Amino acid sequence: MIDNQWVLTAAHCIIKPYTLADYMVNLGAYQLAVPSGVLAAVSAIYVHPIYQGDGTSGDIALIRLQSPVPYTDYIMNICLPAQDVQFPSGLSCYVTGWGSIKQGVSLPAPQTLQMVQLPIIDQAQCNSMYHINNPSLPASQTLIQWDMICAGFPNGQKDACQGDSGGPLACKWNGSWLLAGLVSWGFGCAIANRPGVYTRVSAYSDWIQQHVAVQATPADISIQNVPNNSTGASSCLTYLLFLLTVFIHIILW
Ligand code: 4AZ
Repeated sequence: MIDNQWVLTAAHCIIKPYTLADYMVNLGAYQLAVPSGVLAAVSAIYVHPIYQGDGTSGDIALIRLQSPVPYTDYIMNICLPAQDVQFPSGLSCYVTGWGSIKQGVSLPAPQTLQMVQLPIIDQAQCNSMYHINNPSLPASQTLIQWDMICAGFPNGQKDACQGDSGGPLACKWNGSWLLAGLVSWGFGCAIANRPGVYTRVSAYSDWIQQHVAVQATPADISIQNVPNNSTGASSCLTYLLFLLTVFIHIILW
């Protein structure tokens, strides 16, 4: 959730052709088998136009909710990184999801939200890792594109897996949580030299801003027109003076 009315996911989570009425966003859920949180209806979906299927660039989609959802302890936006933010290799981040606990094994009931802490692996390093023990992949072929970032360990062990797609790769940066990536793809799960691959959200900050800003709701706009604090405080003072004057008149009368 990047705003009280907008949610980010992976393009490959949106199966075309789709009907908006087929989608609901469950916000603040914890255990999928125990209905909780808020179910929000969807008013628009924007799949990035460059996305062309598994492993391609642009695996990102924006979902607009029909109405804004109030923030709670469990429903909260995450900050978007600016276009120029480079998450350094080794930075420790967190992936969350209800996906498989290993390849081919889905999360058992009551399907409690899982989390794993993983270090960032930059594009070039991740691309080299995918070439290790991969004779069918020409050395010159780039698998990890400009808009992808990886996370994981050289020997595998911990990873996102099928069903985690579209979920957040979140990193704490100067005290704020930033959305570094969206779970996108990978060769299997937790395999050595095959780290999880994420859509690099910073690469899409302009695209996201364009959609979210253009469609600010009248409520958002009117909030900007509310008098600022000093005006508010002075009108309050005027009102108190008025009350005092009335009070004095009553006493004198
Ligand atoms: C998937 O199929 C998927 N190991 C998601 C993440 C990873 C692999 C596959 C990363 O949704």
